[in-house]
Amino acid sequence: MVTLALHATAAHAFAPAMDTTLTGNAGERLGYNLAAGDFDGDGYDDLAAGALSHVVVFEGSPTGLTSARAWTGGDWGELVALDANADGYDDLVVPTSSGIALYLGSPTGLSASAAWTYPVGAYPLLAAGDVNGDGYDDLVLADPQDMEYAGPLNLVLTFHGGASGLGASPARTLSGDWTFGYDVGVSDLDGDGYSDVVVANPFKGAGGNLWVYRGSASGTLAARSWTVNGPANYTDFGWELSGGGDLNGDGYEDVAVGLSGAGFDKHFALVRGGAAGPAAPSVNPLAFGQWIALAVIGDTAADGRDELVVGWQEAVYQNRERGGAGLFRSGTSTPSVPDLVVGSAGGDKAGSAVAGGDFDGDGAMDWAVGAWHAAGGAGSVGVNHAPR
Ligand SMILES: [Ca+2]
Ligand SMILES: [Ca+2]
Ligand SMILES: [Ca+2]
Ligand SMILES: [Ca+2]
Repeated sequence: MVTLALHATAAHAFAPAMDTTLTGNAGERLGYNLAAGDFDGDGYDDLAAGALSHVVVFEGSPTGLTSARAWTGGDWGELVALDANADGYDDLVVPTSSGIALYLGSPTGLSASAAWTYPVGAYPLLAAGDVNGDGYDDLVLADPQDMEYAGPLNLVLTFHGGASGLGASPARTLSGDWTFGYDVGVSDLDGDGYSDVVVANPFKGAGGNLWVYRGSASGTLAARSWTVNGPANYTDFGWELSGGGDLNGDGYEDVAVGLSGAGFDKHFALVRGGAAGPAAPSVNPLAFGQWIALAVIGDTAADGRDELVVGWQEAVYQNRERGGAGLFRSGTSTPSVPDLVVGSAGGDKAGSAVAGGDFDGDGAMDWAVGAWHAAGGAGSVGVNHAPR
């Protein structure tokens, strides 16, 4: 076990202990957002951890993430890793004070200056995949222009990747009312090789819904391909989204969706892909409190199925201390309970963000859990090298 602490006086620990714990500096709020990618292409995934006013990258190694700060930049908000220029080095999209920026990976890690920027409103939601099947990862973002009832349209933009990074202007602009694009996900739900864009509208209709726009050789289609309705009235279906993985190993990617149940406690549902597109949601009965974070991650168990990590920073679950996260290893049906659970001390907000990466390069996915309020607001990130 490797235990790393940048803040030695921190009275904080994950339970059970993580293989790696990275603790932030005083007041930093490390772990509010997470994204993993191999930014220096050395075969060890690296982790971008968002804090209150910036993003920090920690590098992978044979023993997992190391505590040295390899890169610092950006601002507070969602992160996504992708290989926009398909050079084998993952790139990182981060929020900035005036929009978003792309930093390119290289043998020495992320570039010091942005290769691309785009102005968007506060707190854009980000996802990545290959919507036009050309081998360059594409960026999809929801730009919440105004979340007020009478405000202007919300936008969901697709930027195509290419040899020099992301296109200067969006290849597709989708727009809707204030309920449109509360989150976005990208999954190839119909298995045709083009990633499909999933737009969450948790406050639309009776119970919220997902609008899915298929990918194609020319990119995201302008017309909606499928609608996936929430399972019941007032479920806020689409409150959170994560896609990009195949949870049941049938060759069609799936989407994990956050929604509200009784008392507005959050649950997750799985929307499975198939030849005819997405199926109706399958709702997991477990309640996770007032907040849920979801990440579909790669295979931890070498069984050909991707996995789901769920974070519950506001919940009491299985008598763990307040906040935590769980790894749901996928089966052929909806995983019912987590295979592994970690918690943290009261008020640490463990489970604020979750992500997966192969940080020790052993071929199996590891999972990372943010706890932005650990150590009195320094924040921390714990990594579990999930055993096979
Ligand atoms: Ca690396
Ligand atoms: Ca790249
Ligand atoms: Ca592409
Ligand atoms: Ca598709």
